[in-house]
Amino acid sequence: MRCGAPPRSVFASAPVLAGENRGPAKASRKRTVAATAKGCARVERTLVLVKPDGVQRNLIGEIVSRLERKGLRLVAARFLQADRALAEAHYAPHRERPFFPELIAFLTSGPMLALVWEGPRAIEQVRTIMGATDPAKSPPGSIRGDLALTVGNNLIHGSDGPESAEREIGLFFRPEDLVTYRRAGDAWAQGRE
Ligand code: ABT
Ligand code: MG
Repeated sequence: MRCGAPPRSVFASAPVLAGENRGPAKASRKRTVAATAKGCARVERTLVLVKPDGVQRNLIGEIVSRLERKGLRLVAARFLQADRALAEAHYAPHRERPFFPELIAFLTSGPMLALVWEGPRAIEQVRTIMGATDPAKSPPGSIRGDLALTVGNNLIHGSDGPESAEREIGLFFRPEDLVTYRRAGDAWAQGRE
């Protein structure tokens, strides 16, 4: 497998180490180190939502453009208005928090764009581009730092780890919705062939 190649599993939210098969632990660890030393990074998939405020503020293009320009590869897209069940499942880890009802009302208040992006360390890359949960603490240059003002209306969601990415992608997409392909520029943006 090459640097920047998509994960092996079609529905692979579980991170796959570029440059190796998931074989016996010992051998694979050896190859992982070698791959890392040569500059290969984990190829991951992550769920991004352009939330209802992003749609209403005409920021879909701006947000997609920033992720695309970074070099991440789009593997799935769906424009939808979430119902209560989907919103509650998505934010299930926050179920006990006092702001949960408000969060669900917000996420179901209008349509949003659900996307899956793929690339080396995609989960962390997207979180960096998003900025912090609180836009006031997000640096200039980040989506929330440049374009949002409040925690409640912070424009974009990105999975916060490999387990949440797998869970969240499964809520919005079927395995066959994820497209495996490579672009002409991937070797330049995502690693060597
Ligand atoms: P999401 O991508 O929406 O999950 O945001 P992020 O991961 O940056 O932030 P977390 B901590 O997951 O918050 C989820 C949503 O809950 C809102 N929230 C969070 C509050 O309203 N008050 C709070 O005190 C906290 C911690 C912000 C997030 N989304 N929105 N909209
Ligand atoms: Mg979150």
